[in-house]
Parts: sequence; structure tokens; C-alpha cells
Amino acid sequence: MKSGFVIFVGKTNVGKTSLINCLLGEKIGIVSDKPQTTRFRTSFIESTEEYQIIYVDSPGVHNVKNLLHERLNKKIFDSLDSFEIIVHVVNPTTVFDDFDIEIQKKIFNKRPRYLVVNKIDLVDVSNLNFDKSITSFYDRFFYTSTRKFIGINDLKNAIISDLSDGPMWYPKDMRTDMSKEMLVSEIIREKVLNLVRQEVPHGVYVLIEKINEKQNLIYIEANIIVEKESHKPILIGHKGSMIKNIGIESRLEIEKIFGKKCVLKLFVSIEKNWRNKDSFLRRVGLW
Ligand SMILES: Nc1nc2c(ncn2[C@@H]2O[C@H](COP(=O)(O)OP(=O)(O)O)[C@@H](O)[C@H]2O)c(=O)[nH]1
Ligand SMILES: [Mg+2]
Repeated sequence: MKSGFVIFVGKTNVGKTSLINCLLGEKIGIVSDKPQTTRFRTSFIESTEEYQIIYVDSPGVHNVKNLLHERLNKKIFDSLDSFEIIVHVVNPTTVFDDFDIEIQKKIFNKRPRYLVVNKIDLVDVSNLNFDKSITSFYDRFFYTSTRKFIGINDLKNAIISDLSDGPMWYPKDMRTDMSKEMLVSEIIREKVLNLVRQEVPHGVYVLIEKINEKQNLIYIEANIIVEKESHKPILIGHKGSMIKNIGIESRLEIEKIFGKKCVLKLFVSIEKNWRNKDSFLRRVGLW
């Protein structure tokens, strides 16, 4: 039995979560056009008779702007060493910057490491010319597109071949290490990201206050935290239309994932500037 942890790192929006979904062959992770969708480091597990791959998704945050981002980055960078394979994802249209160089520094002694240039459907590959000084740092190099399913099998086969013998780390039928709370929180936040325009969504945190799962029903109370007074009416919308839509879309997805009816109560409250508040970040597990 081969097994191991494979971490995907790289700037926001390069397609890390999409790649993992593609490798898994289904949507578990949350993908969005807006940066910073993945707030937590989350594992997605693929088990067969021959191998167990644990794909670890990370929130890539460049341009550290606040305490939240700093904590998120620390969580990723401090632990890169403990993974079997590092997959560094970049896009063909954006060059290496400080964030990517920081990643390279952290994995200097770590093998194997891959470079994945994702979204190649957006460019003409024959014109792409990655500098040798960049590519020679890596053990393997891939062009991928999750849209056109290019390079995905090659990437998967490389991972399988590079993994060593190891134990089954998780039960065979376990798909993710996300807790129920985290999963529901991310689903609701994804709907906020998709439905709410303006700058509001980035300052949103969805705190799950109650979750009660019965055989045929899941009951949830969630508090959508915004960081400014003025964001509250935007989230609630005209005559409550926005919060209603967020509720409906979230409930439908929760029902699909949990396979049971869902009663979802949403509240909106303000926690001024929470992304810089130590006490708040600690409350949500970001020390
Ligand atoms: N054109 C194109 N878009 C992609 C590809 N992979 C991901 N995307 C899009 O890029 C955006 C960010 O993807 P996501 O997986 O959330 O990136 P992450 O922040 O690195 O996890 C989403 O809108 C995806 O649909 C790809 O291969 N080609
Ligand atoms: Mg992501």
C-alpha cells in the first residue's frame, strides 16, 4: 500500500482547489473566481486498493495585509517540510513573484517537488518558455488545465509513482478531514462569495453556532460576521432578499452533501475589523 500527504501551494486563484477536485474526480473543495476562497488547510482523501493519497489544499495568501493572512501563511509555511510531495502551482500568465520565491526557500531541502503550470487553456503553450533557472529547481514539471482536463492523469500517475509504502492514514471511506462545522461554514461562505458583489465578501466569516444532525434532518444556526456596519444591509439585501438567497442556495447544497433535509437559520452580525483581532482569530482556531 502506497500512501502519503501531497500539499498544493501557490498564490490564490491559480487553481489549487480546482486541481484537487479534478484529481479526485468530483467537487469537494470550494472553487471561486474571488481570491482567498480556501480559509483552512483542508485534506481531501482518495483511497483505492493500491494507494491512499491525501491531497492537502492550502489558502495561498500573497501580499500579507492583515493578521488573518499572516496567520494563514504561517500555518502553511511552517509545515511544508512534513509533506511527502510538494506541488507548487503557478499560472502561465503570471510570473514568479516574492510569494513563489518564499515557497521555494521553504522547500529547498524537500524532495520531490513539482511545478504545475495550470490554466494552459488560456495560452498558446508553444509560446510558453519557462526559464531553466526556475524549472530546474523542481523534480517534475507539468502543464495542466482543469477546464480541459489536460495533464491531470500525468500528474496523478507521478504522485502515485513517487509515493512510498505507508499505512492507510484515514478510513477507506473518509473523503475529507473537514469537520461538519467547517464544511457548512465554507458552503455558506461560498454562497456569499458568489452572490454578494463589492468588497464585502472578503471580510465575511461564517461562524457555526449550532449544528444538530439527526437521522433525517440537519439543523444549523450560522452567524455571518461582517467587519463593517455598512456591510450588514448589503448582506441582508432589499427586504431581506439577499440573505434569503444565501440561505436557499446554502440549504440546497447542504441537503445534497448530507443527503437529508436541512433547516438553516442565518444571522448577520458585526465584528469590527475582525481580521486583525487576535481574540477573534483565536476563537476560530487561528493562533
Ligand atoms: N481557464 C481556466 N481556469 C481555471 C483552471 N483551473 C481553475 N480555474 C479557475 O480559476 C479560478 C480559481 O480557482 P481555484 O481552484 O479556486 O484557485 P485556488 O485559489 O488556487 O484554489 C476559478 O474561477 C477556477 O474556475 C484552468 O485550468 N483553466
Ligand atoms: Mg482554493
